[in-house]
Amino acid sequence: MKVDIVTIFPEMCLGPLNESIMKRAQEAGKVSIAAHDLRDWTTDKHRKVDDIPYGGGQGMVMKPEPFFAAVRDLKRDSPNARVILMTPQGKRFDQATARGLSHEEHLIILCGHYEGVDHRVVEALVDLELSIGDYVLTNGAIAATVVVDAVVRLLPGVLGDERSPEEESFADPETTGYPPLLEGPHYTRPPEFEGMTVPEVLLSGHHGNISDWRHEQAIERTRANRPDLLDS
Ligand code: JDQ
Repeated sequence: MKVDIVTIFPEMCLGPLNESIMKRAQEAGKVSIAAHDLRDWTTDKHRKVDDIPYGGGQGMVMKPEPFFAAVRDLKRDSPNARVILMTPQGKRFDQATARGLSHEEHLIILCGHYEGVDHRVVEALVDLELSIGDYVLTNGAIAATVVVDAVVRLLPGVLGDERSPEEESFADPETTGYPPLLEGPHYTRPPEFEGMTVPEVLLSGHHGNISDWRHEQAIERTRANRPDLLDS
């Protein structure tokens, strides 16, 4: 897979994506990730990427021309690349969307800054507007980094083969056939720490009881933290 991120803060993406599993995935040739500076596609001497909004109002709007030039260049060798815009107005990014995107050959992720992006970019260039959640970030670069991490870990061979990428919280019911539950608590040694003990059942070696206990704990934690997941 190839991923191109277009932002005025490419360094915001590069740190996280060049560590750990994302670094290994790139070194193994599973993915090639580039973060580009949108200003490289400006033509004026001030490298201007924003302007005042038509109709008035607070804040600035991203100009269309640099995005059009960037997508034209980045699509040159792959006209079918999927173009995504990170925006608080987007469809909520979830595990099912991550899985869908993991089957794409080439993703181009556009990051807004300021209050928004000229809507002609959305109409003419963008296939999918995405939001990573119902809170407001200062810009789209961090959100794009989240999307890339979630998609790249699903590519074949990126994780070790010990565990399938979705044998955990937020498995997609369309794939798993069961409704998603949060995982219950985990423990490791020592068996007692600062007066707090590990639940007896986990030390018992009784795998049937352990499995039943984990399922009860998963339901309890889901009820406490994500009751919305139990409504369906
Ligand atoms: C941009 C902004 C609108 C502040 C500029 C570009 N899930 C998610 N939260 N926030 C974003 C995505 C996001 C994405 C791109 C962004 C935020 N901002 C800042 C935009 C109103 C206020």
